[in-house]
Amino acid sequence: MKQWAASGLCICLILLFPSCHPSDQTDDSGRLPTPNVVLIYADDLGYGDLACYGGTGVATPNIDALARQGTRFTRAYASSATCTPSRYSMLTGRYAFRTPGTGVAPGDASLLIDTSYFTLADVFQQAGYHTGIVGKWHLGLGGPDGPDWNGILRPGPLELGFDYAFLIPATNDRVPCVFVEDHAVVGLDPHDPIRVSYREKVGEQPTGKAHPELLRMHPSHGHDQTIVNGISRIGYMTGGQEALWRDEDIGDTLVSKSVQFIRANHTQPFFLFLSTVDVHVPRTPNERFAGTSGMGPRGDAIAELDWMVGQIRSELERYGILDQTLILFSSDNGPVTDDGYQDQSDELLGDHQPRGGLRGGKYSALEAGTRIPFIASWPGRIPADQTSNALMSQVDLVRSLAALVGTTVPEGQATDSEEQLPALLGDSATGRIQLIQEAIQHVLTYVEGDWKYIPPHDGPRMVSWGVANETGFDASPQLYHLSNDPGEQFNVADQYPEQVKEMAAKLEALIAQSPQASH
Ligand code: NG6
Ligand code: CA
Repeated sequence: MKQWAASGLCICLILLFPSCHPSDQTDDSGRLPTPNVVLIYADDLGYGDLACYGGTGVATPNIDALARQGTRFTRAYASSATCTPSRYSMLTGRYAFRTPGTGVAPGDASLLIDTSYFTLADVFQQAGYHTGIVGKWHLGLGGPDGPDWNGILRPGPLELGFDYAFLIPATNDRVPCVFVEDHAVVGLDPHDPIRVSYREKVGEQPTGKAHPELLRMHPSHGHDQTIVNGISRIGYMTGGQEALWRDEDIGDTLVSKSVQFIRANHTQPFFLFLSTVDVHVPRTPNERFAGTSGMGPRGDAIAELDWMVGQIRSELERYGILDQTLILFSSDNGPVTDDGYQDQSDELLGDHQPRGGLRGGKYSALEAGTRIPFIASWPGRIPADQTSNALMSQVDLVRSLAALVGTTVPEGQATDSEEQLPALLGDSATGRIQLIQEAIQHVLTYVEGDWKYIPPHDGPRMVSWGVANETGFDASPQLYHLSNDPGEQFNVADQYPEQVKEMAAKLEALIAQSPQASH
């Protein structure tokens, strides 16, 4: 147990007020004053991908219903334009850029989050909630030697405040293609141990590079190493044949594990972090969704994602706890069409605009890299059908949700997180004043109110490995006025040199404010 968890003060309070836990009390209507929290976190879903954000290509009735029952944020940000750093920041309340080694993690990374850190899961565990994560992790597993796929996979989420974990360890395009439940690979035959390498080929499994004729989904860049289920991946693996997932079943499996978690915990407060694989490559939604969007696998994966949200909502309804549950829906970074497989995601787009009129996308310093859909729904508490322009960052979930459930964040923890509960619950139209966004190559940009500053950077203008997203890198400083120019078309740095200077200095000062840089 962590030191702060056993503080003397806490024990005294429990002795004095044995039933004072906020989640034990009901108000006049019998409703719990603190709700369950379900955080549904999509992968690579763009600002413009949902119908409720103007998307035209795929019907998203279930997510639209969440927005109608709650607040839809137009200026909410993931802290990074890729997965690992966004998740790191959201779970720890610390910007990932302060901790070296938090870029896109290989599938055999060690656990990236220091187990002494106070996490989003700790927020709920401390408040007496049951906490579970179901889905994509991508934050490493195991100690300094990396994950022991054939043994006990520790430390991981269970050492960071989650009571239950059912994981895609990294991404669906990275080996090993197996689920992990709590501390072990699911369904592993001990006589067929798993070996994984990100340096050299291991075992006899064919690779996409040597055997393209075996592929049912062909790479467009990278993704030509071990073939699993007819799709070549990043990384090499051998063994664990009985434990391999079937890609088309991942969405169903994550729903069924989430439903089991809700069923097991519906009589007590719970926190469920459902982290989907949709709509990341390789896009392999269940056959039920194949062809339904007319936009190819990426569109069909959005349809599956929407179905997943509907299933979770129905389950909460079934137990009569929908109005005792805060559902948050968001994405870890912005959109990308071709992200390494030839899946016709560009060719079949039609009028649909994943970026929703913003510029850039996944990996980018421009707005579409990090500005993401963000919906908060809690029927009866959060006003229905509301749009909020409050500036929000996912890094604030730790302190905002701690305030919601009455947990005190220990001294020195979650140091970049701000308490923005009034904005999150739709009570206030104002959120943060400023925030930092991280693009690839750890390029940091600064947003304050309507202004966005991108420091000069020599990197390439397009993502260098063939992704059709602009990086937003330029050798000159860039300044955009986001309400006049949300599409970042007009760099006004030359007109406002003082503003550029001031924002550059503020960004530097925030970067220097780094109590955890030594980690
Ligand atoms: C990139 C992969 C991309 C995706 C990304 C991580 C190649 C060529 N591209 O390196 O397909 O896996 O990493 O995505 O390998 S994220 O959403 O998990 O950050
Ligand atoms: Ca992602």
